[in-house]
Amino acid sequence: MTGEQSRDVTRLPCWVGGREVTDGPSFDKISPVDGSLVATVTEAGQETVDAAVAAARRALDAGWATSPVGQRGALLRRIADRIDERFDDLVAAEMRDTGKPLSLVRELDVARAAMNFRSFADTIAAEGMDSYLTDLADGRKALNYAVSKPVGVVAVIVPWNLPLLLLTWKVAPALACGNAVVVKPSEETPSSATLLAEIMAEAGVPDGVYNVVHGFGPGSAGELITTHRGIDAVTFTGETSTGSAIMRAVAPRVRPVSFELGGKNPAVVFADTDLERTLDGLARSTFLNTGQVCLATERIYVERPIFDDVAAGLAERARKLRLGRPEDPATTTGPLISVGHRTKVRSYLDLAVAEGAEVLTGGGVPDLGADLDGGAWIEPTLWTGLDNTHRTVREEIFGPVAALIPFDDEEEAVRLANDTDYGLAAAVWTQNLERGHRVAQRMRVGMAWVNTWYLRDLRSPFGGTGLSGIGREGGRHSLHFYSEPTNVCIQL
Ligand code: NAD
Ligand code: 6OD
Repeated sequence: MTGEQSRDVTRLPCWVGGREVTDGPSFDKISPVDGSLVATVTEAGQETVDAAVAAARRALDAGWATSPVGQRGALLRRIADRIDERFDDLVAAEMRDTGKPLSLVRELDVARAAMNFRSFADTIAAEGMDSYLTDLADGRKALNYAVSKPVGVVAVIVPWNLPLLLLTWKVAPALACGNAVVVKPSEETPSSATLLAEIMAEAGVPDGVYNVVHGFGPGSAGELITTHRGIDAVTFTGETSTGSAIMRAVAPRVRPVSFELGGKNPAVVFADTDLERTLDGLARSTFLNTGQVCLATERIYVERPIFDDVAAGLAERARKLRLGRPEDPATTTGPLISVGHRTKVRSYLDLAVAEGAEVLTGGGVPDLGADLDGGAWIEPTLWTGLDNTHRTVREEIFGPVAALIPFDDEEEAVRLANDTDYGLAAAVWTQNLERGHRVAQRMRVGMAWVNTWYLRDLRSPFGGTGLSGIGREGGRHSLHFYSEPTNVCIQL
């Protein structure tokens, strides 16, 4: 895991056809820790986006699209090995952009990047071919078999909260299936996607298979790729409203989309639960990554007899979190991604109080000393006194915040948890496993956890229902999105 920084990390180019592109305007990436300049980033205009899409098409036509599956699997493993070798560089890149604590970046973000490539190398190797023998009543017989082909040039648009994890979660299966990608990282987190371009080249990925265009959404690189005629599919993770804009952008060309969108995720805590384990789990699901996880719990429904114990225990855990510089080993909690995002989260802190919330803990901006004044810091916050009619309980906030709400029986818990337009994830806490299964199955979500949260098997379907997304990714579910079958029928 030795680092070997080969490039000036404060100037980030786009990456097209295996080469750096620095032409055109640039924008500044600002640190959420203290407001300092992290990097100057080249913004892709129409010319760079055209070049990236053309480079991807050339790579497909030059043989990548029809390369043997075994060869692609081996390449994915080499990418994973190279990620391990450049682990420290990737950790530094992710920390610079996000201000996340060192331990979190090491254990979650960068560790998962290598796992994503290895997991899809395994999945593609295990994928069999569909074939059917047709035997009709009129005596005709036929053999049907379906040949899987890559979709083509895939636009990969990702957010800032788990930048490298979410990028590689899509790039790995796209490449496994023989696609070429044009990646648009968030303007808030341009570093790791750029470093991954170097890693791809070092691992032997053909030029043009992985391209990076930096920029913003509307009127910038994001809109330019979603409206581009050369893009064959769009896979997107981000806000629901952005998903809706992208859907409109691709509608004229009827391209497939895979959307992993926002959430307003419930936890349901029954009185028979193991209290200490549950409190640790709730603290993690509410505050991990400063609450900036799409799966994060923002609504906690608690059976009335243990409501006060859960509220007191969780508030105590929130107060023990240590906000600070990412490299300090004592730090558990980083800043929000930007001062702009903090403005949004603060507006909900004010709204909650206006809606009648009692603030159990937090509720404001912490004083961490003059050198962190320019950062996007916020206090972990818990409320009681709200219910499902309040905007604070209905809208995704995407910060270290949650409302605790009591319930009296299982039916009410299910009704309250499902009373949302979102449908991403839920967690059920109970020692009665029969009830755990029953309630988890009744959750109107893509993913329900029982007595845990964000425990992942990368083969399982990941995604949401309602406003939380379209489609599922993970294991063979990803292969379905990133490939297209041609069925061949031969009369025997
Ligand atoms: P965002 O939607 O603002 O931005 C995501 C990406 O889309 C960025 O790269 C951005 O530049 C780009 N973009 C913005 N407008 C665009 C447009 N009109 N056309 C094309 N691209 C455009 O989201 P964010 O603020 O970066 O991330 C936070 C959101 O992401 C939260 O809502 C969170 O729940 C969601 N999220 C969901 C999942 C999931 O798996 N369901 C995972 C992580 C984050
Ligand atoms: O773990 C994953 O594969 C994944 N897509 C996580 C998304 C987390 C949302 O912030």
